[in-house]
Amino acid sequence: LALRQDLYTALKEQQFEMHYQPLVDSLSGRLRSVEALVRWRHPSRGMVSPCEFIPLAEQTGQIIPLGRWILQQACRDMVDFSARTGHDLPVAVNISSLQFLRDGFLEDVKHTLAESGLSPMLLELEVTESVLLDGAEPVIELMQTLKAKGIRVALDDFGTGFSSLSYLRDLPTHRVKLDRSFIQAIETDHRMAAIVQAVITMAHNMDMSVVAEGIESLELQQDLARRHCDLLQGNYFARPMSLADLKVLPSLLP
Ligand code: G
Ligand code: G
Ligand code: NA
Ligand code: MN
Repeated sequence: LALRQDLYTALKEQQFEMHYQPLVDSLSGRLRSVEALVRWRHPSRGMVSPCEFIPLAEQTGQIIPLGRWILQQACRDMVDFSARTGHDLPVAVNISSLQFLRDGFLEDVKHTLAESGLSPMLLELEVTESVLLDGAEPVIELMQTLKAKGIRVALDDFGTGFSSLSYLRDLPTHRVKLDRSFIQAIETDHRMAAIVQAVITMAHNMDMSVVAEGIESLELQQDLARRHCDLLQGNYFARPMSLADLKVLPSLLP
């Protein structure tokens, strides 16, 4: 496949860029953090979706250098954001399971923080349940080490995988992100709404916060605010945007 071939040169030729999507407080709508999302500006195909190239990069092993670049860029960008705006903004970086479980990941994170000067408190890692496929023990241990350094881990796409409630009990995560397929269904599916409500309540009882993804309307914002969901993310508030655009987002700034 041509795309697979192109991936090898893409990093070297600086074809990737990072975009940032706001996460806002469910009640006030104020900016609280951002999720870093990678984009590939392909020289002939235009923008290629990460849905296409992240799985490819995982197959070829390119996800390791790419993931390292993503982490570096996100940390540097947030240091830049703080310097320009005077606001410290936490950033959540998606980490592929392959990257998270690979020897040397912790060293990469420590090195990147030191090199960028970003406070560990401003970095959050988003992992999906697939990190648990080969067993929970090493995952729990790594999450505890990260937590001790002030780096938090969120469980992403919660509800889409082989979700088991026991993961919530065992993993030292500080936040769960409810997948947009769950969130967007609650308006028409009362069983889905019951699940979402139960996850929110349970997460709070375990001292975790909850993010609802895929908010596309005021009605959905109000519904989730009523359900005490902490943070909201979605096109209703803001789409993923360049760092330059993020820096001039006066309406959402704290
Ligand atoms: O941004 P978008 O909705 O197109 O992302 C599609 C998919 O690609 C999502 O599942 C998202 O988690 C994943 N993705 C986006 N950015 C990154 C990234 O920087 N690293 C990893 N590992 N996955 C990403
Ligand atoms: O898998 P993950 O949760 O990391 O995917 C995040 C992706 O979801 C982002 O790439 C972003 O483009 C997409 N996204 C964010 N908000 C919305 C939304 O309100 N509606 C839809 N359809 N997609 C969204
Ligand atoms: Na994510
Ligand atoms: Mn997600």
